[in-house]
Amino acid sequence: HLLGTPITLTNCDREPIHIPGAIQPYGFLLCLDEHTQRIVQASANTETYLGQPAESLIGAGLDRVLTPEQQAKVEAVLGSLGTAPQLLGVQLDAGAGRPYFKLIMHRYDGVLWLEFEPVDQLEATTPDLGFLNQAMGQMLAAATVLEFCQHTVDQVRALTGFDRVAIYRFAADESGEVIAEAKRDDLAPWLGIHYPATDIPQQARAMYLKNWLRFIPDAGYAPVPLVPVRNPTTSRPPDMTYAVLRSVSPIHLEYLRNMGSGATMTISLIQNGKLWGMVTCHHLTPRLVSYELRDLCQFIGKTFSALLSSKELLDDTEYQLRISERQGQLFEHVTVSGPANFVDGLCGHFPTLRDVFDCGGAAVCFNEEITTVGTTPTPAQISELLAWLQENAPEDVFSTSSYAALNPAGLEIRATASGIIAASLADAPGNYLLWFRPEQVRTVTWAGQNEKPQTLADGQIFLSPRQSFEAWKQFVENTAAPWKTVELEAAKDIRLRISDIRLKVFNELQTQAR
Ligand code: BLA
Repeated sequence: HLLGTPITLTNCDREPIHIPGAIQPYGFLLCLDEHTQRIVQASANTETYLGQPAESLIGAGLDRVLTPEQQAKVEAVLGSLGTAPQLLGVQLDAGAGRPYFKLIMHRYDGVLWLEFEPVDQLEATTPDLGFLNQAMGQMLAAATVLEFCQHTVDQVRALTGFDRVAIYRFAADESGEVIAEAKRDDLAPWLGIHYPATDIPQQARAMYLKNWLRFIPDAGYAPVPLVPVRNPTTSRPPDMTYAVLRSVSPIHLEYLRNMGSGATMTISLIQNGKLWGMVTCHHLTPRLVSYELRDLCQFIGKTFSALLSSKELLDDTEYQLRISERQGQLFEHVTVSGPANFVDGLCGHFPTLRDVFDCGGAAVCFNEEITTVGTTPTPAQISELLAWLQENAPEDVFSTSSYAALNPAGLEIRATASGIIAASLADAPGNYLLWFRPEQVRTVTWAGQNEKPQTLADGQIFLSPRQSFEAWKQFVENTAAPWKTVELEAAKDIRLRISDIRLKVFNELQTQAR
C-alpha cells in the first residue's frame, strides 16, 4: 500500500485516497502533461477500449486516439481548462466494438485529464425540462426540512432508478442519521439509523466538498492501475481529486460489500461551506448512470443546498411559534389556578410544563414536594439530583445533555434524564423546575436486518452498517439530543414568570402577617 502501513479504524483519516494510482474500469483515462500535451500516463485498460495497450500510448499525442476533427475540438478547450469538467461526445476507433464515448476533461496537478466513458449513443439522454420544473416546484414548496428531503430523495430515485436513495444528515459531532428515504418496497428501512463519524473519514469529507458527486457503478470492480503509476514530473501518482474514475478506497469497498451494495452514487449537500449531509444512492447490483444524469443530480444537490437554509428557518419559526403558543397556554393555567396552586397550573392540564418543548418529562420541585409529568426519574432520584444541583450548579438555568458525564450517579437515571434543564426558583433554595431528556440511544432502534457482519482478515476492522450502528451507540452513550437555544430561552422565560408569581405570593403573605 502507498502508505506502507495497513489502514485501520484509527488511522482511516490518513489513507491518501486522492492518489490511488488507479481507476475504476467503467472507462479509461489518459493523462497529458499540461505543457507538452503528450500522454504521460494511461490507465492499463486502454487495450480493451481502444485496442491499443497503455504502454504504446506513452509519449504519443492526441492524434494517436482522436481523428483530426475531434482533436481540434479537444484542443480548442484544453487551453481554458480548469478543475470544472468539460464534456465532449467522441467516436473512436474502438477495440471492443464500442465506438462511442463521453469524454470528460479537466486540468489539475499539472495534468490534463481525459476520462472516457463508453456510451451507446452520443446524444444526451436526459429527462425533459418538465420533470425538472416540477421537481424544483416541489422543493420550493416544501414547508419543512423533512418534507424538502423527502421530495429530494423521491426525485433522485425517479431520475436514476436506484434501489435506495437516502438523505444522511450530519450532527455537530460528525456522526450522521438517515432522515429521509425512497426505496424498493422489499428492502428494510434505514430511516432513523445513526452512523459514527468514522464511516466517512475527514479527507473523504474534504473531497466531497470539492466534488458534488461521487459515483461507484460497480463496488465489486478490480482497480486498473495507471501506466506508469507515478507521474514522471512529480514522481508520485497524480492527484485524482477531480477525476470521476478515481479508484475507491479498498476499506470503503469492503464496507459497501458488507452493506450488500453493488453500486453507489453520493451527492453532497453543502451549507455555508460545510458538508451538511449527503444523498446516498445504493443499488443491489452494479448500475451505470450517464454523465448527463449525474450532472442533473448535481444540479439537484446544488438546488437543495441553495434552498436548505430557508427551509431550516421555516422549521425554526414553526417550532418557536409552537413553543410561544404552549407557553402562553401554560401561563393561562397558572393564572387560573392562582399563585398558591401554581404547581397544579404547571402540571395539571395540557399543555403542561412538559409539553412546551420537546422533552421526555418535567418536574416541579417546591417546598420539599416533587410533582412530575411524563417520563422522569423517581422522586427519590430527583431528590438526589436536587442536592447535586445545589452543590454544583449555581446558575439560574443550568443545562446539560450528558448528566452522567458530570456526575457518575447520573448513570442510574440516564434512561430518562441524560439531558437536564434545571431552572432554580428564586424564592427559596432547592426549588426547581426541571426538564428531562432520555438517553439518545434509547430513542433510536436498528431496523436493518440484511447485513451479515464480517471482519477483514486481520480481525481488527469491523466494517458493516450494523457494526457501525453499534459503534455509534458507544459514542453517544449517556447522551441526550442537545438542547436548542429556543428551548433554553423558553425555560428562562418560564422561570422568570413563575418566580414573579411566587414573589407576589410571598409579598401577600408578608402583608397579611403585618
Ligand atoms: C466513503 N462512506 C463513504 C461514502 C459514504 C460512506 C456515503 C461516500 C462514498 C460513496 O458514495 O459510497 C458511508 N454510506 C455511508 C453511510 C451510509 C451510506 C454512513 O449509505 C448510511 C446510510 N469507512 C468506514 C471506516 C473507514 C471508512 C471504518 O466505515 C475507514 C477505516 C472509509 N469511507 C471510507 C473512505 C471513503 C468512504 C476512505 C472514501 C471513498 C472514496 O471516495 O474513495
